[in-house]
Amino acid sequence: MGSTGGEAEVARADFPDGFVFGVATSAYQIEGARREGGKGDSIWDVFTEDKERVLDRSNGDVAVDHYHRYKEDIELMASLGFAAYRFSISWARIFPDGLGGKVNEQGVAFYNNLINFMIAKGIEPYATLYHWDLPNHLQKTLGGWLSDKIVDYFALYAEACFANFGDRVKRWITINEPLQTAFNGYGIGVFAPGGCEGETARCYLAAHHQILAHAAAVDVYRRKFKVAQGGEVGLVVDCEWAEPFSEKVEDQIAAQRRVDFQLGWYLDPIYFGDYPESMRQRLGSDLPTFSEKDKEFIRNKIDFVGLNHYTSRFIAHHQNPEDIYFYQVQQVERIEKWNSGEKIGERAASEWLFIVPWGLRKILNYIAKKYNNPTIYVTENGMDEEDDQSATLDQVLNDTTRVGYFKGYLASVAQAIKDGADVRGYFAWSFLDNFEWAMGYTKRFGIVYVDYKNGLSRHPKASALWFSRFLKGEAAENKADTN
Ligand code: GBH
Repeated sequence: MGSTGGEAEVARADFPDGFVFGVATSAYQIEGARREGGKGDSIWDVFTEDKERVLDRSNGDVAVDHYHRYKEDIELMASLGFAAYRFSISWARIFPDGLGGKVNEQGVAFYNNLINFMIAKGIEPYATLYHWDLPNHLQKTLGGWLSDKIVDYFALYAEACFANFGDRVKRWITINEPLQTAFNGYGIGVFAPGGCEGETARCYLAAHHQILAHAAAVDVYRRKFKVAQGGEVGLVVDCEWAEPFSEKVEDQIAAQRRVDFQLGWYLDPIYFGDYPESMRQRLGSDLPTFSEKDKEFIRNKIDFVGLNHYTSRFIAHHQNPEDIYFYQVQQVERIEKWNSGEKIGERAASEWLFIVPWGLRKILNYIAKKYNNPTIYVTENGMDEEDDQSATLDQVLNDTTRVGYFKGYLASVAQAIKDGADVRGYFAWSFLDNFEWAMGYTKRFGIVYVDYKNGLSRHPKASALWFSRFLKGEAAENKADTN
């Protein structure tokens, strides 16, 4: 179980027929065209106007200009052999002020073009409705996710997307990582809308409304579109695997609690009707309550679980850890090393990201067991390298560590399927190097390199070429390692 990736052998044939391989991105991170096509500002447009918010003082005004280069991008994706593309729709392109009055036809046209082009190239669209770019007007006037009114506005927006794109989009994701919006956005504030000192109950309220909004969108789909369109709607949650640091019962329970505070926070209400008991015990009245009507409404409003997974940690019980309030209240200590002192896995560029392939198998099996074997898609998985302006193009394209990461994590997915988890697809994060939120352009998650200094030109990295050979079923395990 201590494998660090890179050694694992994995082949397309290890996955069932019909298993979908794709790549993922999100609107704010790649589109640019901030003021084009009638788009309104999102909270990320406004948040990044404060230069201190982003490490390299950058923003997504232009990003990697996917808005204008989508054809080139989809063509490259298709030529590499990917069968699916998970992208996100910018709410403020559809409803510039978020209020759901009149749709912005130019925004609809952009996504129609994108979707049509994808389908023409044999790529299946997986559309995310919300990947953190709330129309700023809703933040300014309502307080965004802190207001219960957001639930109705989200449902209106979802309905407009189903109505306009649902004849072609059959896999929908309501919200990407509600945990991050709650925790980093409304809690500690390193993400938009930010601006909050310390964490408070706001974080739990923002999460509560996201759960209700997710359910409202699924409800609209089931009532008005399901019969005619025949698609499915899921939620994407993110979770680091929590490996108990020791055999001690308190560490075992602490690790379980850590997963409750990531996954259970969102999936327990949807599958079981309420928040995990471990959260209620520790948060008391900071954690909102669902009325009986809410419980009835949200239960089983999900067709599949999307899992974003990057990394794992050891978890130990700690009465009062030296950490931010969020972890103090959980009474968990997050540990990056084995007992021997050796790291849990090699570190990527991001300081939170350790390469721990076995964690993915464990979390997939955990979801299968806990939630009665739901359909799962791995909707994001990947790693980053540091932007290195002094390296040559050949050097930056030779991302052998990422090739090892994918081999290890894909082997882990194949294992989980053999264990019995119902995993139907896998999406690499990310197709392109892009705007990595508070880290700006300093971190590169792409399998395709974007040359920020030379007209944003695209160059497939070794990992993209490895993937391509893997998808074609070629026995190519070592080729990428030798160049
Ligand atoms: C995903 O979040 C996102 O869905 C995607 O948009 C993103 O590009 C990708 O991960 C890579 O990060 O160091 O203070 O900036 C995964 C969960 C949330 C983990 C933010 C890292 C770091 C916050 N991530 N967190 S900070």
